[in-house]
Amino acid sequence: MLYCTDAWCRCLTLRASGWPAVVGRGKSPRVTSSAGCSLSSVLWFWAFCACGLGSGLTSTVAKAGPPHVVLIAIDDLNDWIGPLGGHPLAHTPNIDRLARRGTVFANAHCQAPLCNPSRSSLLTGLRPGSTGVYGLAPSFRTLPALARHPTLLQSLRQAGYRTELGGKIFHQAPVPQERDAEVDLWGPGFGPGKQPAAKLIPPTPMGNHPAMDWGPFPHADADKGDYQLATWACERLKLRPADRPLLLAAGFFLPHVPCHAPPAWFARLPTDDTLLPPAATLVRGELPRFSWYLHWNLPEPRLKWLREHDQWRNLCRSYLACTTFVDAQIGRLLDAIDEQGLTDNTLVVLFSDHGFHLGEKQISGKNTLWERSTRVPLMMAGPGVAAGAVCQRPVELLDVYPTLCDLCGAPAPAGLEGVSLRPWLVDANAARTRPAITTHNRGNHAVRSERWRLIAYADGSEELYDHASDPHETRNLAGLPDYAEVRAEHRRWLPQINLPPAPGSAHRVLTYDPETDLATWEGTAVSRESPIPE
Ligand SMILES: [Ca+2]
Repeated sequence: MLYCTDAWCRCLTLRASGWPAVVGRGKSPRVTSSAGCSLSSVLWFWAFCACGLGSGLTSTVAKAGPPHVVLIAIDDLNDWIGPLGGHPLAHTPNIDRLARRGTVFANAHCQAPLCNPSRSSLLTGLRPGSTGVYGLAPSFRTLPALARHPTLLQSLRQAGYRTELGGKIFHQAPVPQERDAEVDLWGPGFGPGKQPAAKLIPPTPMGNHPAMDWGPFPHADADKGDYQLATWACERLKLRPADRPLLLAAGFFLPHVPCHAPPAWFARLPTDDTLLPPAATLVRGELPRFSWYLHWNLPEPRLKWLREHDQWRNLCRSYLACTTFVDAQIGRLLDAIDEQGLTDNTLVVLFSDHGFHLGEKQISGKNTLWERSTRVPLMMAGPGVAAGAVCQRPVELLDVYPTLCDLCGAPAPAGLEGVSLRPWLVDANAARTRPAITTHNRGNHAVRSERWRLIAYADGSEELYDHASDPHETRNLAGLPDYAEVRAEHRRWLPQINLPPAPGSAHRVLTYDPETDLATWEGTAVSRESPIPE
């Protein structure tokens, strides 16, 4: 039985804010509401043809019919996968095979280094600064401006797709009475599945959050939420409609903490220091104090705690093991696509919502504007997509929405802030001037071009890194006059819309008042003299 989406999230967010854990992890029934899409085939045909005009790719699609879409989301997976080379011990044979038959975006970045704002951005096609969604709350559907905003899933549904969703695609699923408006079928919720009777690691600082746990313990693969999600997704492929294309969205939970897996998944991994990220990544260097404000007081332990409690290797090993486990579940889904004869007419899109630190920059977790938090797996395979290609151009998860509209012949609503990736799916080396922009809380942005990363914080402090010579971001060049022009070039891409936090914003929300030079983290004032929490 899977954990209830809402209860699990609430448990995470309440504990993250330092509240008592008043909400347990309730068991949820499978959400089985279903509403058939009633669009006529005539409407579908009209919408599809209207969008395919002038597009060579969609002309090809038109002959073969619109592709099915399998949208695979992974939670908190950084670049420790084979195609991105983030860790030599990463073992992801199934993601590797998907990469071989598609295009890998090796310089892809999330719009926010946190679940809710990242997923809200991907689903709405809007940047965090344009929605005011920066924290783990609110759900964007509670905001009047976004209550009826068409999501990616709704746009494809409107164009004739049957849409089915399982696991974690939304950070918070809409309330039950509004779910039928989102997709045709809701599958299982998300969660880790079976848990050990007690935490496997010592109590962690900053609240001893129940999700801060990792390691092997005896249980079956089938006990895990991600296994059950893959089973459901494979079944849905078999039951696909005969008269329309299917959009199947499956959102996997691991390697999000708690990183538990059955012992067999750890067997291939060593237990020594080869598990650890490169030493160069640990450097924090001469950084603006404001960089600490973005992850001021969180349940994710700092590197200091991991070292003192001999948990650093265990965390890295567990993260790698859980990544291999989730890769195997994705493999089951890819096998099902092949077995159903759908490979040639199915667009597979795989992404993670943001990266994850495992000691880099002295912390674990996300909530930063560095490469470790912003770089994400993003790859696509299927009709019209070049095979075995690697694109080094900076791209954004924001681009997924217009890309799918483009490839699937669905009208894209006005105002989407990303662009279709079709040019780079055809030719990975096509030119692109747009950088990738990540935002974390109001007025803090990273601008990632092919070579550089500029970080501009709300208090005016900046960081600049040259990825050509400094891939681990150890030397902040922002203060050097030689780089004034580079900084200016990147600053011109900073988003001009920076809405204040939306009503109901909570959990990991930071604000800053330039008049007083005071920041506020989770309702607590933070000054230049406040000691950094550990
Ligand atoms: Ca996440």
